[in-house]
This record gives sequence, structure tokens and C-alpha cells, in this order.
Amino acid sequence: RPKLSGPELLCRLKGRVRVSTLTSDLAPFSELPWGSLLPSRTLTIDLGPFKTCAVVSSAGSLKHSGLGSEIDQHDAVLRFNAAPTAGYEKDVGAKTTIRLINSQVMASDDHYFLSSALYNTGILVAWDPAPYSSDLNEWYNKTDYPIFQQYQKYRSMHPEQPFYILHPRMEWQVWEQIQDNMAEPIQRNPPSSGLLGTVLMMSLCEAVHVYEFLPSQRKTKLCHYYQQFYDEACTVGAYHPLLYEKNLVKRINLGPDHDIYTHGRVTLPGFDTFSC
Ligand code: NCC
Repeated sequence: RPKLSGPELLCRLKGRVRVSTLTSDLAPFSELPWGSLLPSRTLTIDLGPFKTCAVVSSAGSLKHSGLGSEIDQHDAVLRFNAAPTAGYEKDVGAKTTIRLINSQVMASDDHYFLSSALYNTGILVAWDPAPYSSDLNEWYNKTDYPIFQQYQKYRSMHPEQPFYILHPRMEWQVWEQIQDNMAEPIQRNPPSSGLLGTVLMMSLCEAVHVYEFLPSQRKTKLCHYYQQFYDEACTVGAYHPLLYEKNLVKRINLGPDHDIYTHGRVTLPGFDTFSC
């Protein structure tokens, strides 16, 4: 199949991925006693638009990057899972507008999701690897991790903090775009938080800088900038089709290749800034 150009890929993402979050009026949640804990409006209505946004991957190559002040200059900053800022400000900045977390982080004992102060700042957005093209009912009854139990507990402890759950449809709409960009079949696992967060920010911002998703000259086997754990799979993927995700992001990058090499920085346009 003919490979799509960068602009064509951008139009596919814009036209075929609907960025939305669960709302309390959606079945089955509208029928559940706790359903009213969900926001009444989708995230993209409640938040933004922002002029400039930064997406900060958790890659080990952020270490010694000195990118912190550049990252903090953006109007909104997205971070992932258990990635901290305290003690790492010089390299990753201090501002957190949105934290995108997978359901494993919410459920596993290692992350102290219900008690750690790490999760108390900014807007939380959670997601769970929903089965391929399942509807909300099907997913509700077999989530990968107990995302809804943990959501209810967290919400009752922090009722004032905005907390959204990604519509699982979005995972597979993004996945289709990764597959369509490739000749060979890719594994049917949802995209990493990194790509989901990038697409989310493209729907909220005029311009998006993504840091160390495409690795810079600092590329390392160190998995995360905040942990002494070495595994190349963190950068190239195993469960997630991460290498293919990176290939796609490379093709839609509007910035110079040199920015990737020196800053691990990619520049993407917000969906509202171009027409197709
Ligand atoms: O590692 P993780 O991701 O939290 O990283 C967030 C996003 O940053 C990008 N990344 C990270 C490390 C690296 N060396 N290179 C990168 O490009 C990726 O885009 C990644 O998505 C996830 O996607 O949610 C993931 O979560 C972890 C883990 O659940 C959490 O960190 C909590 O411990 C997954 N690891 C395991 O399940 C062991 C990881 O596969 C994906």
C-alpha cells in the first residue's frame, strides 16, 4: 500500500480519532449508583484550548537533558503514570497540568495510587487496555485492571480534583492509524500512554512539543529518568507497538530532525490549526 505523507497522516488522525472521555450520561454508567462520580462533560469541552503544550515522556534519556525550564514555559504540561517532578525539575520541569495514567498504576500495590501525593496535582486522566473494538458494556465487565473500583475510591477521597477516563474507542482509533501506516501487521495491543497523551494534547492545544518520545543523542537503556532500571524494551516496546508509534510520530513531525537529536523534541500541530 502507498505510504501516506505527513500531512495525510495528520488528516487521518484528525478525522478518524475522536478524543473523548466517559461522561455520567453514558450507559452503563448512567444506570450505576456511582455513575454520577464521572464528569458530566468530556475533557475537550472542559479544558483548553491552550496555545502551547508539552508532552513529557518518562524516558531515561531525559536525565541530564536540562530541558526543565523549556518544558515549564508551555501553557500546559502532560506527564505519565508515576513520573515525578520533585528532585528532577532541572531535566523535566515542575509544572503538571494533566497526568495520564494507565489502569495498572491505579491498581498495583507498588504505586500507592490512593495514598501517594504524586497524583494529587493537576487533572487526572486514566485509561485501561480495553478489548479490541468492544463496546462500553463489554469492557465494563472485563477491564484489564479494576479501573472503576479504584476510580470510585480515589474520587471519594479527592472529590475536587478533576478526574477523567478515556473513552476506550480512542485507543483503537489511534491503533488503526498506526496499522494503516505500516505494511506488515502489528500486534493488536493498544498504543502506549505516550502516543495516547500526544493525540489528546493535539486536540487541546495549538502546538504540541513532545520530549524524548523520539530519543535524542542521550538515548540510553535506562528505562525511566526517575528509576535505576535498565531495559531497552521501554524505548522500543514489547507489549505496546511503540516502535511503530514512533515511526508515525516521526512522519508527522513538523520540526527539524536536529531538534530530535539535541532535545528529543518533536513539534506537532493542534488539530484545530489545519484543515483537511
Ligand atoms: O513506562 P511508562 O509507560 O510509564 O512511560 C510513559 C510513556 O513514555 C514513553 N517512554 C517511556 C520510557 C522510555 N524509555 N521511552 C519512552 O518512549 C512511552 O510512550 C510511554 O508510554 C504506559 O504506556 O502506560 C507505560 O507504563 C508502564 C508502567 O505500567 C507504568 O510506568 C507504571 O509503572 C509500562 N511498564 C510495564 O508494564 C512494566 C510500560 O510498558 C508502558
